[in-house]
Amino acid sequence: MASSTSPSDVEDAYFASNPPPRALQEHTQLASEFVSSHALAGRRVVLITSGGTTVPLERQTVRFIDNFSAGTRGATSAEYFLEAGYAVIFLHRQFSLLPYSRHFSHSRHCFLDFLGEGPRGEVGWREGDDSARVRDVLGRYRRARDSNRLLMIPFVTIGDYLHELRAVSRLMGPLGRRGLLYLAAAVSDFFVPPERMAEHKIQSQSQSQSTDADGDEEEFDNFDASPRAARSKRLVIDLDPVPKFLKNLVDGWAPQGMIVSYKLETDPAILVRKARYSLERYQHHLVIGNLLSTRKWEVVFVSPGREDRWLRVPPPASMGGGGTGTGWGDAEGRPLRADELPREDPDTEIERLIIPAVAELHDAHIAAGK
Ligand code: PAZ
Repeated sequence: MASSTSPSDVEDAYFASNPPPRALQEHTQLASEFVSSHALAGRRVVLITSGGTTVPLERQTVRFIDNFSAGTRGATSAEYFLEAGYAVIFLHRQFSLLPYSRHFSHSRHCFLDFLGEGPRGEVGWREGDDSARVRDVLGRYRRARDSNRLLMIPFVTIGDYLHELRAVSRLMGPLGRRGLLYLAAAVSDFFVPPERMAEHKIQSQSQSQSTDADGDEEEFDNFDASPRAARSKRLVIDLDPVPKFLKNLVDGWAPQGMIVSYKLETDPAILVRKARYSLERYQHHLVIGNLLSTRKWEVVFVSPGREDRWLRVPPPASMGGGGTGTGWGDAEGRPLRADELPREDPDTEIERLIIPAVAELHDAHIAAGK
């Protein structure tokens, strides 16, 4: 794409050539009703994006590229936004963590542990040490559900995500400045464009192997000077950059709402610089920087005209008091087993600090429009 191409040309070209998800219309309808009812009630609505996007390698997808995100940030943030009175549209990767049910995921607190058998073999709730905590989660879940303040919309691929994000953020208009976009998903930077995507499962052995003059399979190619395997046996994946749509979102899709993006890095030396660069490039309202290794206990708020602000909670003792470079791992960086995971403690969830701080900036954003 030539560098003189405008953001709206790039947008038109991308959305015309990458097909929408099948459920887009249904999701748009649900989101439209949700936004209208909360706009009428004068409530604030936050659109949260959560979890990772996949990059399919085939149209009939057997293989895809994925990333690490479990959706913890998004699901935890959703609960705190609901506590703060927001209505939440939770645009999340299918099967990633969800608000409330995240407390009972596959890796901790299996729901079967909360069930017991009565004298006549009937199955029911088993009172135990965790009862108070479970009741608390259940109560908060019911309050959100009964007040119709939580709408869940799933995506899988990068294409699904971008179509859904554009459609839902365009609906936030009636909220004016009371709309908030909180972009915590880990979005792929590279993808296979439709014109280069194989229809069927990519075969592990090429059907038309190249042969040299003697009819032997070639042992080298000009792509790599010292290949360990013949070119015909290798899979070389050629990816295009995913267009950056944050500027389109800021200027066109949701121009009145407050827009918060996350910036993930692994190198502490560049985190703040990259966050500030993103803010200047896209002209939105807040970038929250975090490092892969320490994201559960420290983040930095970078916003226009304000000092950088670090928010921190104590790291779990099982982390040896510091980051390991792999997320949840022991002090040597080995991943923890499920039964070694630190116990969940709401007092040490960093979202408990992040959401009130975002809501305060949102207050200022709303007040500035009056
Ligand atoms: O899903 P999770 O809790 O494991 O990770 C959260 C996160 C690191 C994906 C999020 O905080 C974030 O930084 N999102 C933006 C990623 C990016 O820069 O593309």
